[in-house]
Amino acid sequence: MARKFFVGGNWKMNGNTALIKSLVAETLNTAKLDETVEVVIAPPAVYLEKTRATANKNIGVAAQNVYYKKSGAYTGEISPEILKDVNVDWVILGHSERREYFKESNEFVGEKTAFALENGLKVIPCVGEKLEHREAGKTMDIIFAQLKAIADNVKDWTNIVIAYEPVWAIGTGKVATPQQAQEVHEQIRKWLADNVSAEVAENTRIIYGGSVNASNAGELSKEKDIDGFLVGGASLKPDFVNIINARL
Ligand code: G2H
Repeated sequence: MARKFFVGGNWKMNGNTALIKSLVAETLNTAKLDETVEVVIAPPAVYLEKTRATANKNIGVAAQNVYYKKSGAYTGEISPEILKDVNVDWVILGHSERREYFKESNEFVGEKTAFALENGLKVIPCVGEKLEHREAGKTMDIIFAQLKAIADNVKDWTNIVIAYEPVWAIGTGKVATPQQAQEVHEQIRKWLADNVSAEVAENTRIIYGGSVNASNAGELSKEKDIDGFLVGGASLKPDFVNIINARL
């Protein structure tokens, strides 16, 4: 089965109703988008419903986080059930900003990933090393530990898209070279083959995130284990269309 190229737009804590109009209604909905690409956009939680109602049906909508309980006294949290009630069917989990600023551990991300999948969401779990890890030669140790916490909890990988985001490349303008990204993606795929199954390794999309823009997306997309992108800053601009269409 060929892996469908995937481009996600992670708005992080940015955007407003005006951006939903200009970027979603007037740009993404009207542009000619590469039909071989699965496109998913992730606005802040309060804009999910409006984004879902505005975006064309071929554009998916993702939350940037979800909790691992069905409902109850968890002030400030959102459940998979609530997301599905507003027709949101994707969620990004374990982004490095959540790991760093909100102290999310590997185990917590693994448990949330499993719960979200079991409750009908598709999940983009994020993994990636910090600069100090890379410089100490520990890149893959960090990533394998993050993957193991997911694999320890998840039974069915069908609805997972793994995002590799080197922390040193996030929002810094320092994009990983295609070779640096490919090297890590290849090792992630090998880890999946060795620790989950050959089928999961072959079918799971592994996308790259970290300062992706319309100028570097084309080269990155040529690498054989790069199945798409998770885009932050550049997903807030009309140029996002050019990233989606980078392989045309
Ligand atoms: C990495 C990425 C999106 P940016 O966090 O998840 O952001 O493209 O701004 O580096």
